[in-house]
Amino acid sequence: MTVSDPVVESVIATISRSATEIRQGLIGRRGTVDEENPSGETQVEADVWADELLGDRLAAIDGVGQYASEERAEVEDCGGDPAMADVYAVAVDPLDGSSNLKSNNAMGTIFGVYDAALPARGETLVAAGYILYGPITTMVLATEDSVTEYELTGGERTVVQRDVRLPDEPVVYGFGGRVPDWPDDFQEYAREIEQELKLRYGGAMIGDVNQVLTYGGIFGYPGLESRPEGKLRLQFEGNPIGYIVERAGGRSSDGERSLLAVDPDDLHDRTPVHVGNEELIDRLEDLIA
Ligand code: AHM
Ligand code: MG
Repeated sequence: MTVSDPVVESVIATISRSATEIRQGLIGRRGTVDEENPSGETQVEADVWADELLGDRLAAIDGVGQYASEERAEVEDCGGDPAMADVYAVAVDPLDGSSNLKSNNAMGTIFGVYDAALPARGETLVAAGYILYGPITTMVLATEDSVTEYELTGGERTVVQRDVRLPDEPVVYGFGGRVPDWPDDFQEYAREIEQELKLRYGGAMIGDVNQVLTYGGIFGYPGLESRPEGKLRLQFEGNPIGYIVERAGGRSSDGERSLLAVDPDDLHDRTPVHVGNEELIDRLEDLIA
Protein backbone atom coordinates (compact mmCIF):
# COMPACT_ATOMS: atom_id res chain seq x y z
CA MET A 1 0.00 0.00 0.00
CA THR A 2 1.32 3.42 -0.81
CA VAL A 3 0.46 6.36 1.38
CA SER A 4 1.05 9.51 -0.62
CA ASP A 5 1.23 11.90 2.31
CA PRO A 6 4.71 11.93 3.90
CA VAL A 7 3.35 12.92 7.34
CA VAL A 8 0.89 10.03 7.39
CA GLU A 9 3.60 7.67 6.13
CA SER A 10 5.91 8.85 8.90
CA VAL A 11 3.23 8.24 11.55
CA ILE A 12 2.67 4.71 10.25
CA ALA A 13 6.41 4.00 10.04
CA THR A 14 6.99 5.30 13.58
CA ILE A 15 4.22 3.18 15.07
CA SER A 16 5.19 0.04 13.19
CA ARG A 17 8.88 0.46 14.14
CA SER A 18 7.90 1.01 17.79
CA ALA A 19 5.74 -2.12 17.94
CA THR A 20 8.53 -4.66 18.34
CA GLU A 21 9.99 -2.51 21.10
CA ILE A 22 6.62 -2.17 22.84
CA ARG A 23 6.15 -5.92 22.70
CA GLN A 24 9.58 -6.48 24.25
CA GLY A 25 8.93 -3.80 26.89
CA LEU A 26 5.81 -5.56 28.18
CA ILE A 27 8.08 -7.87 30.13
CA GLY A 28 8.41 -6.50 33.64
CA ARG A 29 5.53 -4.02 33.17
CA ARG A 30 2.55 -6.28 33.90
CA GLY A 31 1.70 -4.81 37.29
CA THR A 32 -0.84 -2.05 37.92
CA VAL A 33 0.16 1.49 38.90
CA ASP A 34 -1.67 3.51 41.51
CA GLU A 35 -3.41 5.67 38.87
CA GLU A 36 -6.59 5.69 36.80
CA ASN A 37 -6.92 6.72 33.16
CA PRO A 38 -9.46 9.41 32.15
CA SER A 39 -12.11 6.65 31.78
CA GLY A 40 -11.64 5.67 35.43
CA GLU A 41 -9.83 2.37 34.74
CA THR A 42 -6.80 1.27 36.71
CA GLN A 43 -3.70 1.61 34.57
CA VAL A 44 -1.12 -1.09 34.03
CA GLU A 45 2.54 -0.02 34.08
CA ALA A 46 2.77 -0.93 30.39
CA ASP A 47 -0.19 1.39 29.50
CA VAL A 48 1.62 4.41 30.87
CA TRP A 49 4.97 3.43 29.39
CA ALA A 50 3.61 2.71 25.88
CA ASP A 51 1.69 5.99 25.90
CA GLU A 52 4.84 7.96 26.77
CA LEU A 53 6.91 6.16 24.15
CA LEU A 54 4.37 6.72 21.36
CA GLY A 55 3.50 10.25 22.51
CA ASP A 56 7.16 11.37 22.45
CA ARG A 57 7.85 9.87 19.04
CA LEU A 58 4.65 10.93 17.30
CA ALA A 59 4.72 14.48 18.68
CA ALA A 60 8.22 14.89 17.24
CA ILE A 61 7.00 14.34 13.66
CA ASP A 62 6.68 17.53 11.63
CA GLY A 63 3.05 17.74 10.59
CA VAL A 64 1.62 15.99 13.64
CA GLY A 65 -0.29 18.88 15.20
CA GLN A 66 -2.01 16.97 18.00
CA TYR A 67 -1.46 13.76 19.95
CA ALA A 68 -4.17 12.25 22.11
CA SER A 69 -4.41 8.95 23.91
CA GLU A 70 -6.79 6.90 26.00
CA GLU A 71 -4.27 7.25 28.82
CA ARG A 72 -4.12 11.07 29.09
CA ALA A 73 -6.85 13.55 29.88
CA GLU A 74 -6.11 16.29 27.36
CA VAL A 75 -5.10 16.59 23.73
CA GLU A 76 -1.37 17.43 23.46
CA ASP A 77 -0.70 20.39 21.24
CA CYS A 78 2.38 19.50 19.18
CA GLY A 79 2.63 22.83 17.36
CA GLY A 80 0.24 22.79 14.44
CA ASP A 81 -3.45 23.11 13.71
CA PRO A 82 -4.90 19.95 12.12
CA ALA A 83 -7.30 22.20 10.16
CA MET A 84 -4.25 23.33 8.11
CA ALA A 85 -3.14 21.46 5.01
CA ASP A 86 -0.62 18.67 5.71
CA VAL A 87 -1.18 18.81 9.48
CA TYR A 88 -2.84 15.86 11.25
CA ALA A 89 -4.00 14.72 14.66
CA VAL A 90 -3.07 11.25 15.92
CA ALA A 91 -5.26 9.42 18.45
CA VAL A 92 -3.92 6.26 20.05
CA ASP A 93 -5.00 3.47 22.36
CA PRO A 94 -1.43 2.50 23.31
CA LEU A 95 -2.40 -0.92 24.71
CA ASP A 96 -5.90 -2.12 23.99
CA GLY A 97 -6.99 -4.96 26.24
CA SER A 98 -4.14 -4.40 28.69
CA SER A 99 -6.01 -6.31 31.39
CA ASN A 100 -5.04 -9.35 29.28
CA LEU A 101 -1.41 -8.74 30.26
CA LYS A 102 -2.00 -10.37 33.65
CA SER A 103 -3.19 -13.62 32.00
CA ASN A 104 -0.73 -13.30 29.07
CA ASN A 105 -3.31 -13.11 26.32
CA ALA A 106 -3.50 -11.11 23.09
CA MET A 107 -3.49 -7.31 23.10
CA GLY A 108 -3.18 -4.51 20.60
CA THR A 109 -2.22 -0.94 19.82
CA ILE A 110 -4.79 1.14 17.90
CA PHE A 111 -4.22 4.39 16.03
CA GLY A 112 -6.19 6.83 13.93
CA VAL A 113 -4.81 9.69 11.84
CA TYR A 114 -7.42 12.46 11.66
CA ASP A 115 -7.38 15.42 9.30
CA ALA A 116 -9.20 17.55 11.90
CA ALA A 117 -8.73 18.78 15.45
CA LEU A 118 -9.69 16.27 18.16
CA PRO A 119 -12.25 15.22 19.15
CA ALA A 120 -13.31 14.63 15.54
CA ARG A 121 -15.74 12.59 13.50
CA GLY A 122 -14.43 9.30 12.13
CA GLU A 123 -15.22 10.60 8.65
CA THR A 124 -12.16 12.85 8.96
CA LEU A 125 -9.78 9.88 9.32
CA VAL A 126 -7.23 9.53 6.52
CA ALA A 127 -5.69 6.31 7.86
CA ALA A 128 -6.18 3.96 10.79
CA GLY A 129 -4.58 0.75 11.92
CA TYR A 130 -3.80 -1.63 14.71
CA ILE A 131 -0.96 -3.79 15.90
CA LEU A 132 -1.90 -7.23 17.19
CA TYR A 133 0.52 -8.71 19.73
CA GLY A 134 -0.41 -12.33 19.09
CA PRO A 135 1.92 -15.29 18.54
CA ILE A 136 3.16 -13.07 15.69
CA THR A 137 3.17 -9.28 15.75
CA THR A 138 1.05 -8.04 12.86
CA MET A 139 -0.25 -4.68 11.70
CA VAL A 140 -3.49 -4.10 9.83
CA LEU A 141 -3.49 -0.73 8.11
CA ALA A 142 -6.38 0.95 6.33
CA THR A 143 -6.09 3.97 4.10
CA GLU A 144 -8.55 5.59 1.74
CA ASP A 145 -8.48 2.81 -0.84
CA SER A 146 -7.45 -0.46 0.81
CA VAL A 147 -6.58 -2.53 3.86
CA THR A 148 -3.24 -4.34 4.16
CA GLU A 149 -1.90 -6.82 6.70
CA TYR A 150 1.81 -6.82 7.60
CA GLU A 151 4.07 -8.90 9.80
CA LEU A 152 6.40 -6.85 11.98
CA THR A 153 9.83 -8.05 13.00
CA GLY A 154 12.81 -6.06 14.30
CA GLY A 155 11.45 -2.77 12.97
CA GLU A 156 10.70 -4.23 9.50
CA ARG A 157 7.24 -4.40 7.96
CA THR A 158 6.46 -7.20 5.47
CA VAL A 159 3.21 -7.38 3.53
CA VAL A 160 1.37 -10.65 4.13
CA GLN A 161 -1.97 -9.74 2.57
CA ARG A 162 -3.02 -6.95 0.26
CA ASP A 163 -6.65 -5.92 -0.07
CA VAL A 164 -7.89 -7.56 3.11
CA ARG A 165 -11.66 -8.13 2.73
CA LEU A 166 -14.17 -9.62 5.15
CA PRO A 167 -15.10 -13.10 3.89
CA ASP A 168 -18.69 -13.15 2.53
CA GLU A 169 -19.80 -16.03 4.75
CA PRO A 170 -19.58 -15.00 8.43
CA VAL A 171 -18.24 -17.58 10.91
CA VAL A 172 -17.44 -15.98 14.30
CA TYR A 173 -18.94 -13.58 16.84
CA GLY A 174 -17.85 -11.99 20.11
CA PHE A 175 -19.86 -9.67 22.37
CA GLY A 176 -18.54 -7.82 25.42
CA GLY A 177 -20.21 -7.16 28.76
CA ARG A 178 -22.36 -9.45 30.93
CA VAL A 179 -25.55 -10.90 29.45
CA PRO A 180 -27.91 -9.69 32.26
CA ASP A 181 -26.56 -6.18 31.67
CA TRP A 182 -27.47 -6.27 27.95
CA PRO A 183 -30.71 -4.53 26.93
CA ASP A 184 -33.50 -7.00 25.96
CA ASP A 185 -33.29 -6.22 22.23
CA PHE A 186 -29.57 -6.93 22.18
CA GLN A 187 -30.13 -10.17 24.11
CA GLU A 188 -32.61 -11.19 21.45
CA TYR A 189 -30.14 -10.39 18.68
CA ALA A 190 -27.38 -12.33 20.48
CA ARG A 191 -29.65 -15.39 20.83
CA GLU A 192 -30.13 -15.41 17.04
CA ILE A 193 -26.46 -14.95 16.32
CA GLU A 194 -25.32 -17.71 18.69
CA GLN A 195 -27.42 -20.19 16.70
CA GLU A 196 -25.61 -19.20 13.51
CA LEU A 197 -22.01 -18.38 14.39
CA LYS A 198 -19.19 -19.64 16.57
CA LEU A 199 -18.20 -17.75 19.73
CA ARG A 200 -14.73 -16.20 19.75
CA TYR A 201 -14.17 -13.73 22.56
CA GLY A 202 -10.76 -12.94 23.98
CA GLY A 203 -11.20 -9.77 26.06
CA ALA A 204 -9.11 -7.57 23.78
CA MET A 205 -11.06 -5.90 21.01
CA ILE A 206 -8.12 -6.05 18.62
CA GLY A 207 -7.83 -9.84 18.93
CA ASP A 208 -11.58 -10.22 18.46
CA VAL A 209 -11.80 -7.81 15.52
CA ASN A 210 -8.89 -9.56 13.83
CA GLN A 211 -10.88 -12.81 14.04
CA VAL A 212 -13.81 -11.06 12.34
CA LEU A 213 -11.55 -9.71 9.58
CA THR A 214 -10.05 -13.17 9.07
CA TYR A 215 -13.17 -15.38 9.23
CA GLY A 216 -16.09 -12.97 8.81
CA GLY A 217 -18.67 -12.31 11.51
CA ILE A 218 -19.38 -9.66 14.10
CA PHE A 219 -17.73 -8.09 17.14
CA GLY A 220 -19.89 -5.99 19.44
CA TYR A 221 -19.65 -4.16 22.72
CA PRO A 222 -23.22 -2.91 23.21
CA GLY A 223 -24.66 -0.18 25.39
CA LEU A 224 -25.41 -1.73 28.80
CA GLU A 225 -28.32 -1.30 31.21
CA SER A 226 -25.80 -0.02 33.76
CA ARG A 227 -23.99 2.14 31.19
CA PRO A 228 -26.01 2.92 28.03
CA GLU A 229 -22.98 4.48 26.33
CA GLY A 230 -21.10 1.16 26.50
CA LYS A 231 -17.44 0.74 27.36
CA LEU A 232 -15.35 1.50 24.30
CA ARG A 233 -14.13 4.96 23.36
CA LEU A 234 -15.10 6.62 20.08
CA GLN A 235 -11.87 8.50 19.26
CA PHE A 236 -9.41 5.78 20.23
CA GLU A 237 -11.31 2.54 19.52
CA GLY A 238 -14.66 2.94 17.74
CA ASN A 239 -13.58 5.26 14.94
CA PRO A 240 -10.32 3.56 13.91
CA ILE A 241 -11.88 0.09 14.04
CA GLY A 242 -14.99 1.31 12.20
CA TYR A 243 -12.78 2.84 9.51
CA ILE A 244 -10.76 -0.36 9.07
CA VAL A 245 -13.78 -2.69 8.90
CA GLU A 246 -15.65 -0.39 6.49
CA ARG A 247 -12.61 -0.16 4.20
CA ALA A 248 -12.48 -3.99 4.27
CA GLY A 249 -16.03 -4.15 2.93
CA GLY A 250 -17.90 -4.48 6.23
CA ARG A 251 -20.00 -2.08 8.30
CA SER A 252 -19.67 -0.34 11.64
CA SER A 253 -22.48 0.92 13.85
CA ASP A 254 -23.26 2.48 17.21
CA GLY A 255 -26.64 0.76 16.94
CA GLU A 256 -28.14 3.41 14.67
CA ARG A 257 -25.55 4.71 12.26
CA SER A 258 -21.97 4.23 11.09
CA LEU A 259 -19.52 4.97 13.90
CA LEU A 260 -17.77 7.31 11.47
CA ALA A 261 -20.87 9.56 11.39
CA VAL A 262 -21.09 9.99 15.17
CA ASP A 263 -20.46 13.53 16.44
CA PRO A 264 -18.18 13.52 19.47
CA ASP A 265 -18.79 15.82 22.43
CA ASP A 266 -15.74 14.94 24.42
CA LEU A 267 -12.32 13.39 23.74
CA HIS A 268 -13.08 10.39 25.96
CA ASP A 269 -16.69 9.79 24.86
CA ARG A 270 -17.78 6.17 25.00
CA THR A 271 -20.00 4.51 22.41
CA PRO A 272 -21.57 1.15 21.68
CA VAL A 273 -19.37 -0.49 19.03
CA HIS A 274 -20.50 -3.06 16.46
CA VAL A 275 -18.40 -4.07 13.44
CA GLY A 276 -18.65 -6.91 10.97
CA ASN A 277 -20.35 -8.21 7.85
CA GLU A 278 -22.88 -5.82 6.37
CA GLU A 279 -25.84 -8.16 6.65
CA LEU A 280 -25.20 -8.80 10.37
CA ILE A 281 -24.93 -5.11 11.21
CA ASP A 282 -28.06 -4.30 9.15
CA ARG A 283 -30.00 -6.93 11.10
CA LEU A 284 -28.69 -5.59 14.40
CA GLU A 285 -29.79 -2.04 13.55
CA ASP A 286 -33.23 -3.29 12.46
CA LEU A 287 -33.68 -5.20 15.68
CA ILE A 288 -32.52 -2.60 18.17
CA ALA A 289 -33.77 0.53 16.35
P1 AHM B 1 -8.76 -1.07 27.42
O1 AHM B 1 -8.44 -0.32 26.15
O2 AHM B 1 -8.75 -0.18 28.62
O3 AHM B 1 -7.94 -2.28 27.60
O4 AHM B 1 -10.33 -1.55 27.35
C1 AHM B 1 -10.90 -2.01 26.18
C2 AHM B 1 -11.10 -3.50 26.20
C3 AHM B 1 -11.39 -4.01 24.81
O5 AHM B 1 -10.23 -4.42 24.19
C4 AHM B 1 -12.30 -5.16 25.04
O6 AHM B 1 -13.17 -5.38 23.98
C5 AHM B 1 -13.03 -4.77 26.27
O7 AHM B 1 -12.24 -3.81 26.94
C6 AHM B 1 -13.24 -5.95 27.15
O8 AHM B 1 -14.01 -5.61 28.22
P2 AHM B 1 -14.63 -6.73 29.19
O9 AHM B 1 -13.49 -7.08 30.08
O10 AHM B 1 -15.73 -5.98 29.86
O11 AHM B 1 -15.09 -7.88 28.35
MG1 MG C 1 -8.82 -0.01 24.43
